[in-house]
Amino acid sequence: MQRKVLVIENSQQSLHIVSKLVRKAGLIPEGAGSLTEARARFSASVPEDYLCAVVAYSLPDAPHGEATDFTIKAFIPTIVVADNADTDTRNAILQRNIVDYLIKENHQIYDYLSRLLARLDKNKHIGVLVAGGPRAGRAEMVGLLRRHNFLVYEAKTLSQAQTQLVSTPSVRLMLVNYALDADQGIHYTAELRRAYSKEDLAIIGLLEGRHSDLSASFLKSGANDVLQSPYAQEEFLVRVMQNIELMESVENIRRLANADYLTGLPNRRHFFYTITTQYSVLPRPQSLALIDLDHFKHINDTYGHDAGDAVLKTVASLLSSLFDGTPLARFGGEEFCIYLPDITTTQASSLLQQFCARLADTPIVFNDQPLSVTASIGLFSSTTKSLEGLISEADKLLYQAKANGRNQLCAFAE
Ligand code: GH3
Ligand code: MG
Ligand code: MG
Repeated sequence: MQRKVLVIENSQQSLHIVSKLVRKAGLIPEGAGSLTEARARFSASVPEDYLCAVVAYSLPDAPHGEATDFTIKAFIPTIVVADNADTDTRNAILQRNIVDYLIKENHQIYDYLSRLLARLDKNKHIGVLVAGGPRAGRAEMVGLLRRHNFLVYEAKTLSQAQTQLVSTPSVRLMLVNYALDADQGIHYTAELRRAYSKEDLAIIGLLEGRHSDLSASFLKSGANDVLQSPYAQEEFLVRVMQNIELMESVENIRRLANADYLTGLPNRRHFFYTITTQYSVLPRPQSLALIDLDHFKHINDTYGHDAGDAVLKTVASLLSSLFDGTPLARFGGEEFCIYLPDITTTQASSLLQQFCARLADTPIVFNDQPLSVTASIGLFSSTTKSLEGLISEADKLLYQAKANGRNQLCAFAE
């Protein structure tokens, strides 16, 4: 649930813009023009329905942030929108337990709000573990992180932190206090870094007071960032966000670099990486199939390149569904490769025969036109051959399948 966003705003124009942004983020806006109306709407709902609220600080029936107090009391993460940023207003806003505030004068706010809404939605699945340091300091951070919808965990000692981390795969960020277990924070950070890469787990080191030498040690031991207290709430949250966003960007880049742009299947490079890292121990039963579509050039020439692309995508999804959990790649053009470890040659052969028959029997529909597609397959099995060796042998068998008339499997086991 948590799909609704309560928008309390008396300016029709702002209400319209914010509601549009909420919808764009895949969420449902629920507008109210005043505090009174918001109360009425809310009485028919439960707080759990709301991802957050976007609330004008000043409204005709709530001139001093009373609407903000209302949503916070109702346990709805609250984003405040203010008309101006004079110091008194800013201080009054920041005294409250809000997620963030936006100033209308700033033209970037709607872009920022858009990102913030998406962030709050994503944060529901991201775990943050706060480890060590004084209890009050931990409690403050836990409160701030909860407001941003993170799944928050707390550990007093190093062993508690370790247990929590191992049992909670959602944890992507750790806040490690220098004072953890008699000043072991930096040492623990170095240990964590040996087990988790920066892309898998972000670490922010926490220091009481300014210590540039310790700050450097934290970073050298593998922390992504360091936060020195006393800190401003805004700085804390911005650093948390930046580190999470960086991790997500790297993940995104990695996903794009590993996938073939057209079909989304792993590419050749990623296929090699997977097999050489996960299946390097030989001897083991292993088969490799090279699959090449027959007369594919003819499909392009007759029906156009878009039809060819559609065929490649359909073949890729058929392969993914039939060979789920097995390394699979688009090797280039209309050629695909499958690695089948730990099954017998007969089993591998039978699976590929099924694919061949399914493809030949099911025309691919493009623009209401059924296209007949077949494939030729070279399948080679060996318990000892390297990946390169398997590919080279499968390639020879593929050539044989083509020469024998296409739409068939040529297999050999050594
Ligand atoms: P054979 O049965 O001998 O394999 O014949 P073929 O026509 O399939 O083989 P050939 O190697 O002559 O042609 C492959 C064609 O695949 C040529 C190329 O334009 C086309 N192709 C390669 N990549 C793509 C792509 O991403 N999209 C489309 N639509 N066509 C592609
Ligand atoms: Mg080819
Ligand atoms: Mg071909």
